[in-house]
Amino acid sequence: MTVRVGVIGAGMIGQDHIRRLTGAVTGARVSAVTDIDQARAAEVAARVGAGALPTGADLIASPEVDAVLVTSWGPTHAEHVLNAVTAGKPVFCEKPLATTAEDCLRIVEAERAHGRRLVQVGFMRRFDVGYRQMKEVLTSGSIGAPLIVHCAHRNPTVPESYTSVMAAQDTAVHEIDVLRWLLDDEIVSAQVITPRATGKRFAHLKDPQIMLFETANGVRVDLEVFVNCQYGYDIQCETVGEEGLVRLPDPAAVGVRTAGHHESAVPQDWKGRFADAFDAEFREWIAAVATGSEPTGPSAWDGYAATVITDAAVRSLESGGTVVTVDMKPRPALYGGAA
Ligand code: NAD
Ligand code: ISE
Repeated sequence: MTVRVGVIGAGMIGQDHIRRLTGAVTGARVSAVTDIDQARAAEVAARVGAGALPTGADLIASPEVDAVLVTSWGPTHAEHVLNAVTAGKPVFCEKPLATTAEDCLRIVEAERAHGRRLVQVGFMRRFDVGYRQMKEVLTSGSIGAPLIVHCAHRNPTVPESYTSVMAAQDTAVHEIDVLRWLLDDEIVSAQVITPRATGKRFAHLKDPQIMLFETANGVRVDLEVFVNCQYGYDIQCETVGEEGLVRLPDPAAVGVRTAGHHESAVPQDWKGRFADAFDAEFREWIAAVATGSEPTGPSAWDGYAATVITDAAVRSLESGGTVVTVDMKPRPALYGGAA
């Protein structure tokens, strides 16, 4: 079966995922595209032989659409995801699932009422080979119980529209998701402190930021978010256990030795750094949709958890660095919990 995917939001990542669904993933085609910029929707749809539809609601209702991909602006995600769940269609939503915990819970409740999982959230790091190898090591027990995790998330620069709270909501949210998954543990508190700010930032921005998380099992995480580091897109993660440590590998790049120097390239953006992870994410999602199985990637519950934890980090930043307890509801049975 070829899965006919309808895409809501034909901006930067929407177009990247359309290219992926048409060129890198088998068993899928893009059948419909919508965007509030209708000219853009028409142009992108024409490129892949899809229909351009006026609204997200039209696209979700279309008999030409088996599954929905939401890549519009974050504040619009909840409406589209809820509509797709109500229509009983599988839906892949780029992060965030929704911008408020209340909206995330509405989606969780709608999915519970439906009785099975339809939603997958676009936290692609769970599909990265390096993170998957780290998880295997942690699960094997070979380094003993994890105690401390050191992480860094660095972007070369950000535009003026990027604000201080986006360091948690837009950037650290990837570590928040991947750490919950890697450690199979829940984050229970967050604290954000701000060192001396870089001179290479827009004046309104607090950059870098240091985020400290604690998990239910007492693991401590330190995460440097530095979105104007200049030199590249650099993702680091090292877990220290009782009997050893495991470190995320850097992406493969040739080493060049010349004139007394050794050099190798650093990725310049998340698109290149996680290209293979995005491909794997869509391959696995399409395979699940094609067979009528529940998606195995990040769930609506994971989307809710990430939003609640980023909210705690934002409250800490705004309060000048207090430790904020994460206030999370009990996990429902649909997502492996007892509630
Ligand atoms: P963008 O601004 O380039 O594109 C968004 C598009 O959505 C625009 O074309 C806009 O016109 C359209 N749009 C907005 N509201 C709409 C609506 N209600 N219906 C239809 N179309 C609508 O933004 P982007 O950088 O592509 O980001 C889109 C989403 O992807 C964001 O939620 C962002 O956080 C997420 N994202 C994820 C990653 C990742 O690493 N997983 C990376 C970048 C962006
Ligand atoms: C962006 O929205 C992403 O999702 C990238 O993966 C992240 O590295 C970047 O900091 C965000 O702004």
